[in-house]
Amino acid sequence: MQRRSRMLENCVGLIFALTFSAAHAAPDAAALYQAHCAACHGSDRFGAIGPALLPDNLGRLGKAGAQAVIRDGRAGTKMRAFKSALDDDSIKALAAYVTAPPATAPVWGRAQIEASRVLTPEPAATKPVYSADPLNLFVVVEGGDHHVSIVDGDSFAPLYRFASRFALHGGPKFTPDGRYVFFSSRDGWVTKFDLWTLKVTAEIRAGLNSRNIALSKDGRHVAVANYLPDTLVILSSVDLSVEKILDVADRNGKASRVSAVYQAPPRDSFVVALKDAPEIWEISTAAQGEPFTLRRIALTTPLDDFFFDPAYLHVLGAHQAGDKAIVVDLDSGEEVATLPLPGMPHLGSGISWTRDGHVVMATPHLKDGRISVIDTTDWKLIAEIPTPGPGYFLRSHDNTPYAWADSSLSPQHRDEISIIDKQSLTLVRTLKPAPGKATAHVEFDRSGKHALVSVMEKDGALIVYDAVTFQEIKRLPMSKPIGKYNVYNKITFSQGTSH
Ligand code: DHE
Repeated sequence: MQRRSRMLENCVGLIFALTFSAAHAAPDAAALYQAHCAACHGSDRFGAIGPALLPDNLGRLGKAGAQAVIRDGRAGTKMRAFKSALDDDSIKALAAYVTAPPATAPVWGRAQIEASRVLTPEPAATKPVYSADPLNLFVVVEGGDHHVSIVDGDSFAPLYRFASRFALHGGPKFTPDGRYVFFSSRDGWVTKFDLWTLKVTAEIRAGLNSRNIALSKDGRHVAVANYLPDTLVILSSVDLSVEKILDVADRNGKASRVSAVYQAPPRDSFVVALKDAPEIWEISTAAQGEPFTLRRIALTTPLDDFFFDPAYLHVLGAHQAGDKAIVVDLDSGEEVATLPLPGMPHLGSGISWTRDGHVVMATPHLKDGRISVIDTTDWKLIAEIPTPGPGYFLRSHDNTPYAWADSSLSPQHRDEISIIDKQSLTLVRTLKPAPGKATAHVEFDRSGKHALVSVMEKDGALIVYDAVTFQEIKRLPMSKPIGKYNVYNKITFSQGTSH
């Protein structure tokens, strides 16, 4: 009896000790990472839909910054707040984990890039395998189930659908003749697709965490901007073979991530935004002379998210504080104007048009419900058009008097599209294509007579509107259609669309 009660005492003691120590044990950061972060940031922390979570990649964020982002999320991105799911100790442990070097250092150099390349024999073709106008196709990125749809821009009938790499991001880029399109995914894959034969012809993983791609003026080179590693990779557009890898570092040798790369056709160059260095890079793509020569433009502060004036003489870049933009003369390399733009302007979505004989540009904001309109002759802010909430995109076409903007970052107004008169700078109409559902990203057909809008939900849709009467013409069910791109508008560099 005595022995049994002593055993019972020991047992209770053991359970108490285990419970007590479990309650006070340090959180297992690696396990927390796999449970909460790995799906978006990759189980190896090399990045996937979200950026790589590695000290080099996180740059100046630091442990305290990482804790704040895990706790409160990051405005304007997919990073949500974890404060209701994780206690303070777990958040601290996770922040320490992602800001410490991984057991194995990530390496993604020429050997790894080249080994990833997949080539598919290209079927011979002298014309498209369909009768639709190949220059009036829409390429639609469906993020819900990671597919791409090709839609006829006259009948609005879907022609073809194929599985893409995970989490495509940014605008696909087209060869000047409109035959081939290149996609990039957040985890570094570049895909070449033939719009005549409707076949993927080549793929390569050019980085572990990539931002976007750009095609050279002649369509012969594809540049890939990477966050991880700190490289700009230049590929041949023919077979995606590696032509050059530039290690990106400032003039003192300090490495920098690449925010984005842009094609600048009138300059026959790529223009590169550096995330961690006060420099803009211009890389020549001219067929003559030394290939890919680098010119550094020194800045007073790092700038990213660029808008170019139509002649590509100036670039407007967002200050990383999100409250102003700086205009740089690309020929002289001088900073020629500073504009107060509180609200985190999304300059990459900027568009331009002519008003009162001047070229104006307009940009939405990621944190404020307004469209800022700027005169590009003197870089003065000429109007602030209120919208129901912050949004990502703005679109127009040379043949329409209107620009269409979303408010998809506003919890209350995410389903609204604002239609703005480009001359009076007033709101003329609000559309609610799918009440309660996030709606954003508009693209016009080749003629400018129709506007296609995305209902960006898993059970979403691509909605075709008459761009004059604003009446709905057709609704195609799609899985979270994100961006859609009209071949003609892209290859002609229409002022109403992003480039
Ligand atoms: Fe994008 C373009 C950066 C979040 C959908 N986005 C771009 C470009 C850049 C950029 C630099 C221009 C590349 C190009 O087209 O060549 N995006 C960023 C960010 O820094 C940001 C705010 C945070 C991040 O997660 O990286 C961000 N973007 C998003 C989204 O959450 C969106 C809405 C959905 C998604 O799939 O990620 C999104 N971004 C897009 C789209 C474009 C884009 C659809 C192309 C617009 C176009 O019409 O050309």
